Amino acid sequence: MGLFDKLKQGLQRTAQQLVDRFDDIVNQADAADARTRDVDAETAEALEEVLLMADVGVAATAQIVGAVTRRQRRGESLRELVKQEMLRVLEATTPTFATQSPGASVGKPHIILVVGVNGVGKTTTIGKLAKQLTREGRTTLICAADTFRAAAVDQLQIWADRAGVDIVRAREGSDPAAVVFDAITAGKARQRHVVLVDTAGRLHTRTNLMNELDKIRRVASREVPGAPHEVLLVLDATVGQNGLAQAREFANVAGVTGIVLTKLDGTAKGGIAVAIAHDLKLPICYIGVGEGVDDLLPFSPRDYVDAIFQEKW
Ligand SMILES: Nc1nc2c(ncn2[C@@H]2O[C@H](COP(=O)(O)OP(=O)(O)OP(=O)(O)O)[C@@H](O)[C@H]2O)c(=O)[nH]1
Ligand SMILES: [Mg+2]
Repeated sequence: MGLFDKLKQGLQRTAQQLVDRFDDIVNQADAADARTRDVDAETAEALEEVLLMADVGVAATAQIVGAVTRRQRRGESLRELVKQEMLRVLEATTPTFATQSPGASVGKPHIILVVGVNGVGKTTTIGKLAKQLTREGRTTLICAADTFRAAAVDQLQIWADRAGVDIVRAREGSDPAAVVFDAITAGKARQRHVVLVDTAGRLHTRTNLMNELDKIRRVASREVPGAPHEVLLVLDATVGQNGLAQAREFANVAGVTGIVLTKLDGTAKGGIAVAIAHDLKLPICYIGVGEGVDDLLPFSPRDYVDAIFQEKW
């Protein structure tokens, strides 16, 4: 299956809901001969409702509806105008892709930290990412810095086996920063391009656990100049707007460089991507559209908007 087909399939629930309602609005607006008029108050209100339902968020919705309302509809459909405004929001930040970043030089692996609250999909994302990196010829080592539970390391081991990469693990309960140190040392010695660091889920309100992330960062930066090169915050799309509050805290403390938005296949609220780009000003780098090893896609604003508006279906 091609990437766009995978994306369409993953965003199906969002697309269905959005497009159904959208068609209603457009039909009503067309009945009022809207082609030649501005968007009227009733249409604007209906549009606002649809976007909020898709979890686009209050601020981004206001911006989009405002822009659409201001623009004369010179032959352009309402749908086209909304798409353009959504795209504008999503394109304001530029995604970066771990698998496409320049190859790290020998002895200086690229360090990617994966962080987020419990159960959002960090470990799964690491597994998927390891597979992609491997496929693109970038040698990878996984670091199991979730030392809270033995099960966490075993779960990561399964993913590492699936991706065919090795893993540096420590005993349960040891200091995560020490495991990161070990992994970076191994990554240098084995001349790996990338070290992917899996961290334990943590609530952004737990100061001691957030400080632990800071310690991991410090260890990494001491061992490789410029590390961590990426700090990916994983957000669960099904959590919706609450995820934004988490994200702000993580961004402040953990120096987040990009977002991975997971579980889009399980929600009709795929508009959350627009809220993230608008409110957090952080790039969405990857999206998760399933539990399988190939269900991680590089984020493309244009494809995303096309998929949720069921274009090119
Ligand atoms: N449908 C779907 N499920 C996903 C996706 N990503 C992760 N999951 C599922 O979400 C659950 C939690 O995933 P994990 O990777 O263990 O999450 P985690 O953030 O590492 O969890 P903790 O380490 O406990 O904090 C698992 O059942 C995954 O299969 C996705 O994109 N789509
Ligand atoms: Mg995990």
